[in-house]
Amino acid sequence: MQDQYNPQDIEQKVQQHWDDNKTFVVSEDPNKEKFYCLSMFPYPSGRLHMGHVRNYTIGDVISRFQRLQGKNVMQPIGWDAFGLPAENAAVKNNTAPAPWTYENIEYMKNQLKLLGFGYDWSREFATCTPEYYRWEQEFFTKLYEKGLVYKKTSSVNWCPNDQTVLANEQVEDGCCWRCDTPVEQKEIPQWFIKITEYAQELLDDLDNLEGWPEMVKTMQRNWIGRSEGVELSFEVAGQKDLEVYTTRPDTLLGVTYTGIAAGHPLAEIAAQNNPELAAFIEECKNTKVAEAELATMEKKGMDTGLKAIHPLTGKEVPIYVANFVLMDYGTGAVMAVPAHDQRDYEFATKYGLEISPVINPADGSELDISEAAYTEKGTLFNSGEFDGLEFKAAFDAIAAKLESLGKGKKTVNFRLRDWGVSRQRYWGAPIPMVTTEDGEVHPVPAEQLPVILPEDVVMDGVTSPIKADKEWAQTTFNGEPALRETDTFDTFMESSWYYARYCSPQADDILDPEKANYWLPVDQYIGGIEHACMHLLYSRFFHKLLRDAGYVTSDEPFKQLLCQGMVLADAFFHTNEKGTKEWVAPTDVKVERDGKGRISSATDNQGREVEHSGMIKMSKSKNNGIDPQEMVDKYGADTVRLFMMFASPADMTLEWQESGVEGANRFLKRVWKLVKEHTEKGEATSVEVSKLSSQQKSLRRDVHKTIAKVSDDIARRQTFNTAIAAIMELMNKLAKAPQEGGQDRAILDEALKAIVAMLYPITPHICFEMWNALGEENVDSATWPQHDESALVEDEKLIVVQVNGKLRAKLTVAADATKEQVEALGLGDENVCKFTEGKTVRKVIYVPGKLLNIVAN
Ligand code: ANZ
Repeated sequence: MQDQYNPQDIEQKVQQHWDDNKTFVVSEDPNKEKFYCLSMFPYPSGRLHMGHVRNYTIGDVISRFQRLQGKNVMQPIGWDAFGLPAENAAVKNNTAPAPWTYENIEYMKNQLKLLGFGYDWSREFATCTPEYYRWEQEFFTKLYEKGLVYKKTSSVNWCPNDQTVLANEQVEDGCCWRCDTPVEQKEIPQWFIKITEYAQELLDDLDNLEGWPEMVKTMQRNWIGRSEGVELSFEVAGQKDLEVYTTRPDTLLGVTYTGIAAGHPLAEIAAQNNPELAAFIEECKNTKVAEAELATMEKKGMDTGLKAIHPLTGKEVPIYVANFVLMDYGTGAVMAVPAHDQRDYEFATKYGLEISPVINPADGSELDISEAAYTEKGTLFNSGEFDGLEFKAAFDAIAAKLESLGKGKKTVNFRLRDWGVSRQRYWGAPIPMVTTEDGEVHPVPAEQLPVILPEDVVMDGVTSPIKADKEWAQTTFNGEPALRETDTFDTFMESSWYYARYCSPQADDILDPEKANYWLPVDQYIGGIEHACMHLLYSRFFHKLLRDAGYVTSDEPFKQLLCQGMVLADAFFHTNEKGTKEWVAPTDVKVERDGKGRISSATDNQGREVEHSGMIKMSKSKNNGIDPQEMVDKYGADTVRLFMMFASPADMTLEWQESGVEGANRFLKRVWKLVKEHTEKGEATSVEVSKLSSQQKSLRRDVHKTIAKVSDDIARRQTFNTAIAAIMELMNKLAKAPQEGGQDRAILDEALKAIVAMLYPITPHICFEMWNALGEENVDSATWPQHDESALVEDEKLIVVQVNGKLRAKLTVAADATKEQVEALGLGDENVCKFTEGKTVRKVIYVPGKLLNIVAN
């Protein structure tokens, strides 16, 4: 063991050992309990950022901990390698997306290795390789054959100047990011997967996910958005009935008009000889509305001139085209109840439409709709035979009435839409479909898969190379000429099933069911909260699809989910002459702090005063990212890992403080020093409990208490920071304890071995070295220390003695001392006597094992 702790030497050596010995390469072992630990795989952007490091450190700590629990642990990694950034970078750097991506992968892979993550590299893959996406293509064709895939025209962002489709992130303030032309909506045919067929199951199964954060489940429930309502029809003279969907049938008698989406068939009919209406419809179609904006956007509409007949009263109400009615929700039409729906209220107020209240507040207070709609549930009035009914009863009665008239029925609606998987980009997996000359669409037969994406391309920055190259699309189907689909898959497709592919990455099929069923479900998944909806919902959906295709037997892919918090750092800015903020990297800033440690002034390396805008999320735009690589070079991977796990609970934000990193480094040096001093004195004997003094017993009790606490903190509570704090506390006690006597050394030896094993998941390199120094075999296959229950038993207790509420003495008594014995000791104590002298003891209260309170006057 070297005198000084020198992370650079140790880390490289240990990493080489892991590589050479394939320590983390695993296979199915039916005799061992398996543990599949997965961190969300990275997009190969070029360099690891601190968010990655935090995510992957947590995953590695859990994996190594489970290893020491004796489990067969699989921890794979790979690359989420398709996506738009590669196209942009390729254009900028005059290269193609493929070489850019593969280079980044090589670089980042090396960075991951330098951090010492124990991955099974034999399972690594990049999703942009045909070996991977081939199976995705095949699965898609299987879904098509099952009727779970269909083609439908749907709108995309279209730049009329560049003549190209734009991804949502390429639309800035409604304009093209490249040429600033206002973006239009264009209808084009696209592929969809029927996730809505699984909506109910995706919702119900959330209840079984006990290991998921409540927040994520809530977000998914809202995203799926199940609502119960009634679908009912209004007759329209000379036209098909107008179907509407409502969740408030209790308000039916308050309907004063109906609203239809701009894309509704009735709108088109009405616009045929009404150019003004036609123009309005065009305008609506060109503004894309996110559902979240519906409530706040300016309500606009136009009368179609058509009338709808109220299904119960027979009264005529106008039909308006309204911009807040969505075409693809419910039926694309609403019955408007301005008295009880805020959007309808604003619309009616604007266009002078009738507002007719039908719901009174349930608490008997007076209805007030002078300023806004009354949207709560309540008691019906102005509703004929339904007057006096409450919401639920009214819902059922009105639904039953409509049903008996053949004019409506109860239905369930989901906010969740089918998943549109077509992207008009190049850098994605080609959608394996072809169209023959008769216009028929066919899936590419399995034996002709993969449909390979050419990698050697020139990017012009506008059109996808496989769309620009007319020859690429030409193919045959059953000997007949056919054209390939030139759209590619949404990259969420690849990340929806990678976790399953890791179980058998070389399988000559989508999955090897035997292997998949050994490893799945993932026992612990770790990743950012930003994936709470889309990625996690799509993966859950894919898992059910895989199950229904016979590949897996489980219902859900991820048993436990941990969402790590963001990494924050100080951010500083300088305001330039134009008044805009220039963000200065924290590494280029010198700060002065006040007595409380707060930043009082800051100057950058040009001597300019800069302002501190607090601790905010590390990001390029705020120039406050700390490069993990630099930190590893400076302090070593173990220090960075320790700081990350210690600075805050895994699911909370983490504030990057270099002083904290230094502290973590000092702690490791202290452990190193103690181990070194201890081992240099030669071998220690083993603990003999009968020979221990009470002080030694007490120290040993602390050792075993710490083992019990750390085990519980890591395994059950997943509070790694408190586990580390407990180890640090124990270290302090050990450093102060006598280290010369035989049993002193025996206890220290026991303690250090426990500490090294418990720190191993967090700081594996230094522990690897110290474990050997302590005369042990190989820490990678060590067993997690077990606490000795008998060591926890206290044979003595510390009792605090108070006289009239003030602390006067501390007594050490036998743990089984009786009340009488403690009282006698307390009253006889020299210092206590000083305060009771000349007084009468009125009362003695004993809190067993803790406190003796004497009242005397
Ligand atoms: C009448 C009514 C009266 C409504 C009232 C609400 C309150 P959720 O709960 O999200 O399912 N709606 C229906 N289809 C729509 C569409 N295509 N675009 C915009 N809005 C639509 O929402 C269902 C409610 O949203 C429905 O209930 C309907 O308005 C509206 F006091 O009908 B309601």
